[in-house]
Amino acid sequence: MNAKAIIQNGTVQTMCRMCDTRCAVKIQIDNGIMTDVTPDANHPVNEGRMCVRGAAVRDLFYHPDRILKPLKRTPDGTFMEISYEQALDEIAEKALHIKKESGTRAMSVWKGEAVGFFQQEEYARRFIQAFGSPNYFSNDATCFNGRYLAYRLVNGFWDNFPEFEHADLVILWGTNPPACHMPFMREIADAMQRGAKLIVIDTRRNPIAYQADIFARPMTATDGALAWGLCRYLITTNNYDHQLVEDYSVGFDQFAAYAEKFTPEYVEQQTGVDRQTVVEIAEMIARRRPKVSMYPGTGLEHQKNGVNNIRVIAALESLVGALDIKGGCTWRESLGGRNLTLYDELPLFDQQPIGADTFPVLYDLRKECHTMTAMEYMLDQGEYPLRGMILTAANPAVSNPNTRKVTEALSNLDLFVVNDFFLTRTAKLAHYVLPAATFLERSELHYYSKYQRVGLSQKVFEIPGVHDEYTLWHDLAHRLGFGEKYFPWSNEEEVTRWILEPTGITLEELQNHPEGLVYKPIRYKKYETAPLPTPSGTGKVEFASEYLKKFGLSEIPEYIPPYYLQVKKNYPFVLQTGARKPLLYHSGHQNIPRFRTILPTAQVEIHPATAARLDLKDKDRVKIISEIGSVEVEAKIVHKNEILPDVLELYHGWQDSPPNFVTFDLRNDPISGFPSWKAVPVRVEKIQK
Ligand SMILES: Nc1nc2c(c(=O)[nH]1)N[C@H]1C(S)=C(S)[C@@H](COP(=O)(O)OP(=O)(O)OC[C@H]3O[C@@H](n4cnc5c(=O)[nH]c(N)nc54)[C@H](O)[C@@H]3O)O[C@H]1N2
Ligand SMILES: Nc1nc2c(c(=O)[nH]1)N[C@H]1C(S)=C(S)[C@@H](COP(=O)(O)OP(=O)(O)OC[C@H]3O[C@@H](n4cnc5c(=O)[nH]c(N)nc54)[C@H](O)[C@@H]3O)O[C@H]1N2
Ligand code: SF4
Ligand SMILES: [Mo]
Repeated sequence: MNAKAIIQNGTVQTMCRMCDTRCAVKIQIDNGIMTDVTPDANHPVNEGRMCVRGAAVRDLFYHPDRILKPLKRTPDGTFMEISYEQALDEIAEKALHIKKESGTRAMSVWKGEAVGFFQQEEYARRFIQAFGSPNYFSNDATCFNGRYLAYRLVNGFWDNFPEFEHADLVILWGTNPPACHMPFMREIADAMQRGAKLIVIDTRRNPIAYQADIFARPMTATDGALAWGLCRYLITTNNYDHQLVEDYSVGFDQFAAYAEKFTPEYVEQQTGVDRQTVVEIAEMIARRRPKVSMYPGTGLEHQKNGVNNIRVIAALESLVGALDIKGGCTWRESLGGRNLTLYDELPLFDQQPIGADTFPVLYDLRKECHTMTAMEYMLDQGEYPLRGMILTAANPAVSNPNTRKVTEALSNLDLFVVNDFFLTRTAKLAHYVLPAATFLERSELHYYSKYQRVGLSQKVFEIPGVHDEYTLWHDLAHRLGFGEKYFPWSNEEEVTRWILEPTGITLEELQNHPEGLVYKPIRYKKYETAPLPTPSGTGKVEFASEYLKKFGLSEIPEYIPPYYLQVKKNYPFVLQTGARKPLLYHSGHQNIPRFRTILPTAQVEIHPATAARLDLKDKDRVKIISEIGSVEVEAKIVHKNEILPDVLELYHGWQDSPPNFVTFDLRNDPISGFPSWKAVPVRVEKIQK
């Protein structure tokens, strides 16, 4: 590969962007070749550590399958290499044709997690608004927005940062940090060394549960009942923060009245967690409050009742007085840089953003269109046709629910462009595949909000013919006629300068400080001096939300028992998908040979008693069948303590046999629009050899 390093020999400090942790790393270059990557000891986010995926950056960067030239699909379905100029000219011409035939809203963009948030995300948002279409899609229609919306609805802020390191009690709820949140592990270890306690609430005995003082295992998707039970106990035993409730909240009486039925006995009946454990957890919270730090993960968010479950947890945080205190649940102040999006200048709401009618809260608070509804539009079953899409850094043919429909929908587009490193399952459906730049070929701002710190990553390499995300959007915008107005900056560095301008921090300062700069000191209890920006406009913590009532949604975060209980007769198992694995990043990294040796194929985790009942041995092939599809994988029989007999667990990112073949796309959380990925009713059949 013809990669040109910015220096021939030495180290360059930058930030790993192989996951959202963004560890500070040093790239060693010898004779223009990347020979090593090591963690930086001085950055608060990773303090000298890095993970096995980050250490594999060379495997990814120099991978022999990496796409280095644009590809165009030919009529016989194969791909041929073309020049970047030809690819962009043809894409622009086709986009203009779609605009002429079907209107601007028939075009769309989609960004994936790998270029998530801030600058990279905002380029995609800006591009499509400037084109005249409101149809911006992203992985966030299934990631994090459940939590974002829940926290915004309760206390107005979204970037809820648990301060485990200063807490007296840590509660991990539907999350397994050893697999996916490396800094949490250090913070929790520090806290426990000081004497803090750890509660883990998870349907599986996940690795972090082995360290817990209390481990509670609710039945899948019943966490809301447990959270309500804890609130009820704290209210009835008078163990809550009266001042916060009286002076800084609304809706408490309504909340307390709804909580009444969640006695320990009722919680046990709903969740399977015995009543003594419910009381034990509540008492530990009562003893250790207010320094209680909680983190809800995708185990809660990927549920039909996801936002409401997390709203109860957010309410619990306020109840115990943990809101925005050191060692509690805090939010941070922003840098105050410029935003690239155009929602004020070009709202385009009259163009009917896809999903804004069915999931109005998601669109109103997040300006996020709904990817699952988009599939209907691509299949000509929506309000208007969706004909074109430019997709970067995502693999929805694996990562979105209902793989069969996603494949049909994407195949039905008149123009489908994918920007990726590899010919993924999604890229194979594209008309054009563009060679994407890795984080080592980009320079962008990184906000480490928890530390109120901003840093700039370094461009370490340039590969001729490979363009960074900004250049791609810029070059297309100029071909489409709105480049001069909306993408006037000639490169990413100029954009960064423009973003930073109002902040008082300059690009040069950040270049001179690769470890980043603290932009503001951290303050606590900010709600005492400024109103909380809750969407109902009360300025207070909202135990009940007037705002939701406007959309016909319940003011109180009601608990609704899971759907799978209704179909247990035909689908006796609950399939949970997507518990993270340390080696893999969603559908990525399966093409790294040494990772493949460890994880050669998709495996579903099964309880030994269930395996015996189904006459299964380890590594037997099984077919998992849901109401909408099926997928064939290998059985992995785990220890009886790890999983409940009627629960199965399957990683979500397998490219060869995507678990999303069995997950539902249209049975969603009414607030966030999220699929219930962690609670799919299924049955299992052994595949006879
Ligand atoms: N069943 C089930 N499905 C799930 C989940 C689940 O738990 N269960 N989890 C969901 C969640 S939370 C998320 S966030 C989504 C993630 O879903 P996606 O965002 O679609 O993530 P990936 O499937 O990994 O696809 C990312 C693609 O981007 C490419 N890529 C990596 N880095 C870069 C880069 O720097 N630039 C560009 N242009 N491309 C890059 C990779 O090669 C890969 O093909 O999956 C969701 N899907
Ligand atoms: N290595 C790696 N790291 C990653 C990612 C990756 O793909 N790979 N993805 C990143 C992204 S985009 C995201 S969104 C985060 C996700 O981060 P997390 O949400 O922390 O994901 P997991 O560690 O898989 O934790 C989910 C846990 O929920 C449990 N669970 C499932 N259903 C239920 C339930 O009904 N109730 C309860 N209480 N628990 C349940 C599962 O057993 C599992 O232990 O990880 C990020 N980090
Ligand atoms: S946790 Fe690993 S993959 Fe994520 S940023 Fe750090 S080193 Fe990179
Ligand atoms: Mo995610």
